[in-house]
Amino acid sequence: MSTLDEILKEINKAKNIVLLTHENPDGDAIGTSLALYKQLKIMNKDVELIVPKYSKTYTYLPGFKEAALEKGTREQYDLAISLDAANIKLLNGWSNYFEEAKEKIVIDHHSTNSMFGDLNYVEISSPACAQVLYEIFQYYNWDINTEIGTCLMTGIITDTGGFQYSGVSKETFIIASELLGKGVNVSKIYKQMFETHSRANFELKKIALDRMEFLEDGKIAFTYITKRDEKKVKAETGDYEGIVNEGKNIEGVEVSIFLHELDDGFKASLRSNDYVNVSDVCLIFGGGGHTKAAGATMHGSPKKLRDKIVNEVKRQLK
Ligand SMILES: [Mn+2]
Repeated sequence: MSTLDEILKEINKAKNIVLLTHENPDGDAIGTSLALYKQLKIMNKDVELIVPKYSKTYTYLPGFKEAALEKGTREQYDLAISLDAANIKLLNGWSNYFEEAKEKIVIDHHSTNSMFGDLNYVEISSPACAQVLYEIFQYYNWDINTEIGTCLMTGIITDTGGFQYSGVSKETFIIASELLGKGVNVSKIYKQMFETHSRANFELKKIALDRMEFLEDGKIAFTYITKRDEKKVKAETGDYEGIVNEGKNIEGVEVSIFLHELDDGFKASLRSNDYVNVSDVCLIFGGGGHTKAAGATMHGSPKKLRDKIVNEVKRQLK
């Protein structure tokens, strides 16, 4: 029996199911968990989706606001499925729903996945968890309607930066074309995700750009924002999104480092252009991710953290 067959067996067996995804959920996290939520509803499952905090950017996804719960209604579920999360720590304050479930399943595409489920389906060659989930839908012969297609397309567009990152394969375009055939409105997804920015996001970007430093002969860009900055511009969850790419897109920069203050410590986001493996760098600090996009939670002042991260990045610079 293949892992996918075993997963289907568990889904069929379960009466109630909880779906979970990582903190600071991006379009792939939200798109995949919502797509599976919709499918399980179609199958008449008692299913709950727990996403306590998310960016307004994703509220265009059909039925997302209504589906996303801050808390589960049970303590124990028959089945918990985690999507797009590389490890249990990323399920932050809601990992209890996973840990206490009778059966645990992990569906993901991160090479650093710690295989924390009873059943783990992790396809590290996929540029998005949405591509993994699409293949699962195909395998199970589950129909993809326009709404589910919109969720999957959002995941693919998010994690590939709109089909521009190196993990994109022929398969990605074939799936995108299939989804177009289901009536998915790609231009609307692009507009929502890449063109529409909140005023607070713009103001935060201004602060971060003003603070940006270039180190190691301009090969590293570094900047940060604090809770005070966020308060000043009345930022909401997710308003810091995209800032890390500002440094990455500057000529000569190999690695962009962006720190964003949390209630406790800073979340470091790293992006690289060509050859630095930022996942390796973040692993040293207890985080992880992909070769060219990774993150870690760290403690200390922005300047101290900058020096620590730069020290590790330096080892890989040519
Ligand atoms: Mn992803």
